Amino acid sequence: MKSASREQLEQQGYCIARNLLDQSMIEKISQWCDKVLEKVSEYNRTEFKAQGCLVDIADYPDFAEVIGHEALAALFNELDFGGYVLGSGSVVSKPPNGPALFWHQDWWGWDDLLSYSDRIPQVNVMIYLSPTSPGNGCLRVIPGSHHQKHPLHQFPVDYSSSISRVENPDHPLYQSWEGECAITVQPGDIVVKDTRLLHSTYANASNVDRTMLSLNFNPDFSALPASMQARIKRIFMREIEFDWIDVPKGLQMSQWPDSQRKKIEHLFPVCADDVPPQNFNFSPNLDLLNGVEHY
Ligand SMILES: O=C(O)CCC(=O)C(=O)O
Repeated sequence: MKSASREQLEQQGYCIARNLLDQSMIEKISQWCDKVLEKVSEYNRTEFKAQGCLVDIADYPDFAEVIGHEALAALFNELDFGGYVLGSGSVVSKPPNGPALFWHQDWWGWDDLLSYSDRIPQVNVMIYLSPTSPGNGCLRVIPGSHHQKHPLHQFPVDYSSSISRVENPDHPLYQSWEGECAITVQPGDIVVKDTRLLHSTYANASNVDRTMLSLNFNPDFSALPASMQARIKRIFMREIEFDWIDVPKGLQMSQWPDSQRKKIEHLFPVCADDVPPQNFNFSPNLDLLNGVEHY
């Protein structure tokens, strides 16, 4: 029988596991995030003004402890994720008075019919380090929008610097929309979100940072199409290029020191090296949303 969390993840595109990590773990994650944030460049803060800043954790091996944490494994077991792998992770931190994040979804595999099915190709695990609310920039989602059309889907997907730099804060993608739901959490809670779900955040109107650790996992990796596996592995290896932003090259998680790598190497994506990776396509085909029942 499916757990209630799995049901919610399938139907609404997200679920929240309450009080999963204890305070000492949250304190450790906060210290690791502080190290990340000490070094974040002005370029990053400018280019990712809507997010606050967005930093790849592959340069910070300390995070192995949380990625391989037994509480996450137990949660994934409850969610009935078999054979999941780790794709990437980042620290997202909204400074005081940081603007709203624009509405978007994070899935890039819309060229494949699987993306319109009940299969969950990728989830985003979000670990917030302080209590969140609409007043300090909490997450907001459109429940069900991982499968169902919403007026927000009509906006052309644009991850260019203009939207991330918040050059026009009056743009509809930063505003409240019909059906939105604020996701408020306490430190220790974990949000699991289907990456196809439309989401954004409120502005951080408080006077303190609102920081979150974000981890991407792909359930049933070996059953995904070969080209999707190949793309996930490229992302994991930081072999990605976008024409609108310089993506820094750095450490790969597979190069982490032994003591840390060992905690997570069972989660590394392993697949054929001779398959071309799937094209990045962040725009769902609207005619296919709500359409395909089974893959
Ligand atoms: O900061 C958050 O709460 C959400 C960030 C996010 O969804 C993203 O960067 O895609």
